[in-house]
Amino acid sequence: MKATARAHTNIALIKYWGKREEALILPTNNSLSLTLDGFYTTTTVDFREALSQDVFMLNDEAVTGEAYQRVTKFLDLIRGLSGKTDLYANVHSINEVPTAAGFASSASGFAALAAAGAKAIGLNLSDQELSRLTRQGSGSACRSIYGGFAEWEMGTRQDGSDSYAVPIASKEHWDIRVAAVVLSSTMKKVSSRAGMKRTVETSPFYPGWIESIPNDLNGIKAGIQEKDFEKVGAIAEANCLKMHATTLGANPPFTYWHDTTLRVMHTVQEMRANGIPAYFTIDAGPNVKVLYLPEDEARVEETLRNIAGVTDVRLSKAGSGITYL
Ligand code: 2P0
Repeated sequence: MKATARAHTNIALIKYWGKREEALILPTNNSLSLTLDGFYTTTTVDFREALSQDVFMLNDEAVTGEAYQRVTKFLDLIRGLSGKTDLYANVHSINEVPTAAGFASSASGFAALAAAGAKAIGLNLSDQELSRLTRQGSGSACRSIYGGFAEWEMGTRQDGSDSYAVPIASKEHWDIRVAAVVLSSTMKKVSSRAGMKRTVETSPFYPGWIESIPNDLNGIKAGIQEKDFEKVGAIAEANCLKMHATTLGANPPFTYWHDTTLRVMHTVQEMRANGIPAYFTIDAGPNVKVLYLPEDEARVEETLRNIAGVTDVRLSKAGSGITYL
């Protein structure tokens, strides 16, 4: 009862930022992302009758505490679905998601865990069922079931049965690139879970954020189909700025931005003024991701590397969905 799966992380172009239900992880809006090939997690799940509890090894080290609890709680869901509630697992994950690059490893982590766990215990899930299961580990992870562009449909039901991601366009549809800009200093972090909760509960800007989503989604989906890079980039950048604006209105107010974050944002806008189409997006942290086209790769990379406070630039193409090894 053993299986190995690989999942890649994803970058949201239309952000998930808030839950309407916390236990099931049901969001307040649809979100849309691009799965990236450069950053991934490979996980082996081995259910064994001889075990009396789950074991979770991450990069060859035993994990305990909160991270371990999140994994066993998620395995409980898999056990529940299969009816095999008395089986424990050895979970062995290797993360190729450098924390320094500012990607949450929870997206690739939970997607790989869900896929390997479900297969190992003998569940035969469709992509939709797998995405719905994965969502309950970490919201953004439900989009990593698919390669290329995926949309997480928020759903309306209270049991979460209609909240899962669907594929929008494959990675072969369009070769757009993402540079992850690594900054030398990081600020004290409000976790994305705590940050979105505080924002939903206290920010007067939150209703405006929610109202603006349908238009952004329609526009970006049209832009992806038409391969209109300026349209997709401009909507993604504006959507990111709106998400971050909600945090400034929260009580107490906070921001994920650092001085170098702003310097990178300005440099990207300057590149555009100089004729290089490049756009930024930022998640719940200070690092910046830059969208660009393959023909501009050398110039974009050089420009980003020369910004004071930038220590590394990691380039990525669109990635694939779940693969079983
Ligand atoms: C996203 N983020 O759409 C957004 C943009 C951060 C900013 O999804 O509580 O780790 O596990 O559902 O998925 C980060 O939140 O949160 C996130 P949980 P998750 O990618």
